[in-house]
Amino acid sequence: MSNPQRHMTKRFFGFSLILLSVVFIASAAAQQPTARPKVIVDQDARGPATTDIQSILMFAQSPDIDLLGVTIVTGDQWLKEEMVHTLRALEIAGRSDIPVYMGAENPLVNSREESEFWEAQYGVLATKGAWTPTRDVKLPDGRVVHREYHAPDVVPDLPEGMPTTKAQPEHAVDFIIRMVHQYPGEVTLWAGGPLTNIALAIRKDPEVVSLAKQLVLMGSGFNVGMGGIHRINGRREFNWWFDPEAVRIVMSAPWKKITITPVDISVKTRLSDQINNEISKADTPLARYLKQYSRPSYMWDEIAAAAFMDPSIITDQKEMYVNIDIDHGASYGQTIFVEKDVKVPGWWKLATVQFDLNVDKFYQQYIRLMSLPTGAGKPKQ
Ligand SMILES: [Ca+2]
Repeated sequence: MSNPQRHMTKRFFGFSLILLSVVFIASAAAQQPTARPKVIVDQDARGPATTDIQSILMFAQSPDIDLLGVTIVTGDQWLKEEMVHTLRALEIAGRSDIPVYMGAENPLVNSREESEFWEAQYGVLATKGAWTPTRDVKLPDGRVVHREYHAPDVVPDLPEGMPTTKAQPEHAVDFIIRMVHQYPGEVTLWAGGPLTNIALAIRKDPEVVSLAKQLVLMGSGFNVGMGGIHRINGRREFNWWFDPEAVRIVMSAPWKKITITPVDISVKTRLSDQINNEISKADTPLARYLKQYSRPSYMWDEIAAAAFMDPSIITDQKEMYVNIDIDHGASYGQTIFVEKDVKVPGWWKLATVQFDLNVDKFYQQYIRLMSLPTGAGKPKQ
């Protein structure tokens, strides 16, 4: 073999070796189990089987999510009652391994008394969550249900049975701070209720914002006439209205990314009896629980959970500057927003707001997750 030929052969083998190595490394990487996204679910968990609990269960059921814990905040019900509903639902789903943490019992500034003063001047709100006085409440879907008010410390007997497990001793805010430090850049804070816990976490440790991967939330309302808690105004959405000052703190912080599921998209969905009948074919304790307690409703928080797991269900979304009115007058707690090209003060932050979805794909995803065998979401040993 002549020298040039030998040289060429050597180069050929050298090149082949590099190519082989690249192929080997690429295939090894493909075989690595992809890391499951780490999520903290912060929720006002009214039970049994409401949008609040159902969204928690979607995360608990998914084998593709690393649910670090559930942090509870007062909203749709008082904190202590929500906590036992959450523990019981996780027990039924075979996921008592997921730790539950108690957070804030009251909003930062807003209060039941102030809401009564507001209503006396501007009109009665459709629902006030934990603060709703004893009365018959007309739900957005037209049904009328009787609600009994009780104090924060009262935990009525649960129709679905009391849990045998307990909440963790650590406070929700400290858990959030500890997790974002333990897994910098990896933790998604998913908020399905008032933002009190997240605001307190930011105020206790501002690094929460830079250490979290992103903020995903259900809240706010834009151009919608229904779905809000005031008969004429969808911009007064429950989660944001309940603790407006917390929203101001959270929405003014420099998160890497904020994704919002507003009322506008919730009202395009409906959890029908047909969906629960479909799930009940699974014949698991969870399917039976949903069949017994889940009621037709807009799927507020379930969309925020589903879109996080599979963004392709969203067919229309838009970047906008979004915040909240904290003037303690008629407009207290209303969503405020402007288009992306409008010049705004520095504390306004851009958020991606979801406006439309593929409802069939969304319903299928919900049915699939809720029909999985008990404990399907548990980490593999
Ligand atoms: Ca909620």
